[in-house]
Amino acid sequence: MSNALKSDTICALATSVGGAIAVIRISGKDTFETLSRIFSKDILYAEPNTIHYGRIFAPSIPASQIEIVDEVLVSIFRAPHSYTGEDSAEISCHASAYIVKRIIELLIMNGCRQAEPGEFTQRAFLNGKMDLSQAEAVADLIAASNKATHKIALSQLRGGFSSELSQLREQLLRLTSLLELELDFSDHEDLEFADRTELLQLARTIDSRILHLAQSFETGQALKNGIPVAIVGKTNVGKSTLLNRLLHDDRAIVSDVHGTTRDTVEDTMILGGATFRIIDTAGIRQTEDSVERIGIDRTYQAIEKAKIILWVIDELPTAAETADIRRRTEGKTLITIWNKSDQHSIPTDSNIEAIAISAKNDDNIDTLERAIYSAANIPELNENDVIVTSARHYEALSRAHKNLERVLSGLQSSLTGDLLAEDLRLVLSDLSDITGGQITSQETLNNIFKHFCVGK
Ligand SMILES: Nc1nc2c(ncn2[C@@H]2O[C@H](COP(=O)(O)OP(=O)(O)OP(=O)(O)O)[C@@H](O)[C@H]2O)c(=O)[nH]1
Ligand SMILES: [Mg+2]
Repeated sequence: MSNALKSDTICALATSVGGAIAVIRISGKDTFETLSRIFSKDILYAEPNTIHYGRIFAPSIPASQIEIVDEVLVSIFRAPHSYTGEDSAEISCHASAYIVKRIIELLIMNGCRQAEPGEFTQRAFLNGKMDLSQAEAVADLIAASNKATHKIALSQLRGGFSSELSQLREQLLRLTSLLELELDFSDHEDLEFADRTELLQLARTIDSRILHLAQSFETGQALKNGIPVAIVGKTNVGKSTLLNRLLHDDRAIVSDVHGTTRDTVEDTMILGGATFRIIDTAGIRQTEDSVERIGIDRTYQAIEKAKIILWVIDELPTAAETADIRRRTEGKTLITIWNKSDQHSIPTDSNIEAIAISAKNDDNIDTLERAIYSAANIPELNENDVIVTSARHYEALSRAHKNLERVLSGLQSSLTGDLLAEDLRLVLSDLSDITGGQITSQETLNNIFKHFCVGK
């Protein structure tokens, strides 16, 4: 989209359908002029951060036929003190689909353009109100469905990630300036090549922080999409009963017929502020039924995708069955559940480690829930913790790590400073991709003068 287009005035409904009040947002240089044409109060010179009660009307000739659309409140924000950094206004109207449609029509007839998705936030970014990672956090915050993702998004919106990145950038610029310094001195043949211990140490510190951030993506993904938990086992052991119990809902069909569940059934539940995706599966058994076999294949696929496996049994498994489930769940957390404990308890002479429950009678489900939560290994999140949740950020961090690895090995193999500086610039640009900032060579230069007075 061209910058010329960006300067026009946009409008859109900001609230979702339903409820009593709807908010229509307007932003751009002609906000007040446009609004003045359809609002009964003169707000052309209204003070910023004020609210005005009046009517939205459709202008008409003759004036006696003026159509009153609604009685509304109009909030005034003036540039640069608005969300977008532009002149903007919000119309709070009654949430009738007709009223909303009519007001937006009138705004468009009087010079506004319907905003594109995310365009208000995009403008906030373009006008320097927030960086890219903060802009992205706005979307995450709106989509947050649990305490953990809400916390991560809020911290990112408040600049937690941005300040972490700017610290990394500072360190990278320092590394670059140390290298530039080395270059300067290497002109003089009588001077030794600079000692690279400090450089190496600094590069390692930066790399480990970048790697740490990149690795947090797995947690971020899990928290954002829900941690997948598969309920598996033989037919009729009570898997679907357990699913329903965990979800507090009659989500799956339960019956004493073996092979009742044919396909995976999935839903989410929230435990300790984190979202879990619980997947009920077709019971595993030998079968001639081709449809049931497809269902069982899906059970194995569900195991592959899950992070936590709830293996439900109602009798002692054979050694072969235990070995099979262990093999299939390697690298995941396997929780063995002894169900139907109301009918029979775990034989005392067995050495099986299982949580005994009765899915049907709601016995010991809280213990199981605690086990699921702790298997998820969710880090205690603090206000300032940075957890990467966006694939774009993850990719940029991975690129930065790769480029920095080259710098590290170059530092050890006495590669010349100018080649290393080239790779360092790549790392800087990878990181600035995240915030959308630009690293200019002037910035590098300024930083050299800031940290070292080489007197040239
Ligand atoms: N006594 C007792 N019966 C249970 C318990 N949990 C489930 N059942 C019964 O066991 C039977 C099978 O339950 P389901 O939940 O359909 O079993 P499933 O593992 O999903 O079975 P498939 O879908 O066929 O693989 C039903 O009759 C349930 O009422 C329990 O804790 N105690
Ligand atoms: Mg079932």
